[in-house]
Amino acid sequence: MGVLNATPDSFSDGGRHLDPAVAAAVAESMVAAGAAILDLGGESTRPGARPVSAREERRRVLPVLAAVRRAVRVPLSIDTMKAEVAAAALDAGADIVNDVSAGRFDRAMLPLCGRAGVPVVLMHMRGRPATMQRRPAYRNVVADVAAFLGRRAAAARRAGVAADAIVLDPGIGFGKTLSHNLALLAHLDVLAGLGYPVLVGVSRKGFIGTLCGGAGPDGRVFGTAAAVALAVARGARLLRVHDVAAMRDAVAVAAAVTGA
Ligand code: HH2
Repeated sequence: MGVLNATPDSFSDGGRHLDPAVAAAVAESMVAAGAAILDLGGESTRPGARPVSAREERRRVLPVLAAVRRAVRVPLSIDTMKAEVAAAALDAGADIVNDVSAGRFDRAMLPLCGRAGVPVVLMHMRGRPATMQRRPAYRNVVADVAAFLGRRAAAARRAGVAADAIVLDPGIGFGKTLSHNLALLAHLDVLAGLGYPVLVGVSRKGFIGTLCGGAGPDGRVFGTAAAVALAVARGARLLRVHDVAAMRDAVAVAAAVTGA
């Protein structure tokens, strides 16, 4: 899953794909490099990010989505916590909803996904982006995240989402310390054991910079590849990444070794 953010402030690619024509060209190159899905978002969820209105999010993401829809045939996912934005994106040709609040922030979100019959990614986050990195604490991070995701999957089922339309995500970096992120990656098999496909988003995230001598987002590609390969080995089925060509190779090798 290639990441295309139509935001001025995303931590890694902020401001790069606001122009629909540029976004369409990047989308084409991501698909040529092996992306099977593209994820488009109009609101940054980096730690401390300020929320934006539904109107502003739609203004940012819909022109980009329309241009990307014309440019590529792969399924498009809309990264949003707002049902209004998700509904407009589905009308404009999106195929999947990626909600980092797992349907908690907008009660209309899961019923919308159920009615539309589209797959939904349910991600774990502690609190909200603005405050999630303030002293994150868990009793047992793997057990707590697994219990949360199990509850959210049940809520999605009650709202009419089909079992085979649910994807779970541990939410790497969303209200987690370095050791929380590492524990979740090391024990991803516990989450995969819930019976739904698992998506992992480690791409260029802060914990990789911490482990790689303080590297900035552009210097985290090899560290991302290591995390992606290990996530595949522990059962991840979808990898949300910025560097599609590099991660296609990491996934190919990791999947071959895992399957051998
Ligand atoms: N991470 C980010 C955004 N959306 N969605 C899922 N399902 N899983 C993730 O790990 C995830 C996500 C954050 O990364 P990015 O989009 O690059 O940055 P920003 O939130 O600053 O736009």
